[in-house]
Amino acid sequence: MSADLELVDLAAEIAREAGELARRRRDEGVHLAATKSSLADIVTDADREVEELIRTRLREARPGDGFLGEESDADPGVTGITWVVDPIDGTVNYAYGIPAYCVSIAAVRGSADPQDWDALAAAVFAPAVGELFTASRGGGAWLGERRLSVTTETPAGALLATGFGYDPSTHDGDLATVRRVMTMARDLRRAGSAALDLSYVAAGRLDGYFERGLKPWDFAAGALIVEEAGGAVTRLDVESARPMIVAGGIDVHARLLELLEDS
Ligand code: LIP
Repeated sequence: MSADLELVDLAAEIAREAGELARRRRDEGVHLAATKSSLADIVTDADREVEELIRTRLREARPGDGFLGEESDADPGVTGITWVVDPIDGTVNYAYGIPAYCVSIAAVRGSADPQDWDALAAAVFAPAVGELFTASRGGGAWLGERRLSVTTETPAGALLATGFGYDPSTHDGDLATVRRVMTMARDLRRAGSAALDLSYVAAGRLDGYFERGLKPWDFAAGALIVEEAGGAVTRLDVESARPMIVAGGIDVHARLLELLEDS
């Protein structure tokens, strides 16, 4: 078995276990642990517990690998492989009981800098609906056993998704961006989880996705899943405080770039 397939199998196994823990904790009742960049930027006890489980399982299976997670300290590791983890992506949905949340786990070669890394394997597991999205470099993108492909035609306009940051002062600018891209859209979705939005682009459930201000762990896995489903993913304004991620089938991705560059 190739090394990348071993990585994706490990990511999938851990994502399932971690996702089931998150689902159990949601059913038991969610407790707010802290707020981060703003009152809206929350972390729950489950976020921290799930990330610790993932980190422990990875350490058991691959001691020496690096780790970058949303809720704990980064570790560069010594093997050249770094795991980029969002224990619960869609945290606000999770806290409100909206079943649109997932565990996102990616293995990258190189540092935990999206400009430098080479993504090798990805797993996004949505426990509330029992859907596991996976991809390995060169091995395609999958929903369970079904191979995924992005959409290629949007005769009625593109079904797009986006998201907004936790800082209210950024909302006006982000809404202006939405207004700009609606010229190519049939409609817009805002589901609240970047990893699921990207996985849905790969599955053809969305034609494209764009969002400013994501963290590496929000998109590390989903971006590889889109690319392995025949799509394209670009980060704009990478030196800014809020880089823009753009994803879609080749045509939608290109049209989004035309509208979003200099936005
Ligand atoms: C979330 C992203 C979402 C974005 C939210 C937040 P979290 O990640 O998945 O796309 O709009 O602002 O960043 O905080 O749930 O891990």
